[in-house]
Amino acid sequence: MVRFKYIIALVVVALMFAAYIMLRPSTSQQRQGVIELTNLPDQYCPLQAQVAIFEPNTKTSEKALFDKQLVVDECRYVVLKEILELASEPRQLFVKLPNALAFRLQIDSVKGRYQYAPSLGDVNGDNVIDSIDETLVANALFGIDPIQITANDIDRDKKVSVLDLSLTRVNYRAGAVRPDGKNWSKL
Ligand SMILES: [Ca+2]
Ligand SMILES: [Ca+2]
Repeated sequence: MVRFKYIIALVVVALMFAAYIMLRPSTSQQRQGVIELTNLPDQYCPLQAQVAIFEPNTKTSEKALFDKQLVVDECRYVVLKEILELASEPRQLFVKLPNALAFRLQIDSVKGRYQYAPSLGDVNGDNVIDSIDETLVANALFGIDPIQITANDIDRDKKVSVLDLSLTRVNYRAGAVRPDGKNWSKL
């Protein structure tokens, strides 16, 4: 009888294990070769990202191996396949998105999958979120001028609201600085 219970218990454990294997999300369904941009407002939809790539331990003033725009697929995936020639070794990437601070990401391969939550609020594109951005948004708050809205609507919900203003406050800091010291052109 004890032995019978033991077999039942084994069968239950085996079934639970099989269910776990079948139900867990398949890693093959997740996109590879991308930087997934996370924690962004729903309507914030960048089409391109400026990406500069350097050796992992680049000294100051060394040139970038790659310095171009990459496509952002489905508003959230920076596609790395264009930089396939740099795939074989670890690299450090500097990524700048519209109205966001530049960020630095170490990658092992352009075929991997990486995630980053960018900080929004850089209205004037100088890679610092400070009182200048805050004042620009504050002056455009609740405005109806379409040019002003386009320029200051950080979360892209088609109006300049306190949500845009709060982004300039919570993300008040400087973005990652490129080793070559170059500025990012405004997107
Ligand atoms: Ca700024
Ligand atoms: Ca807005």
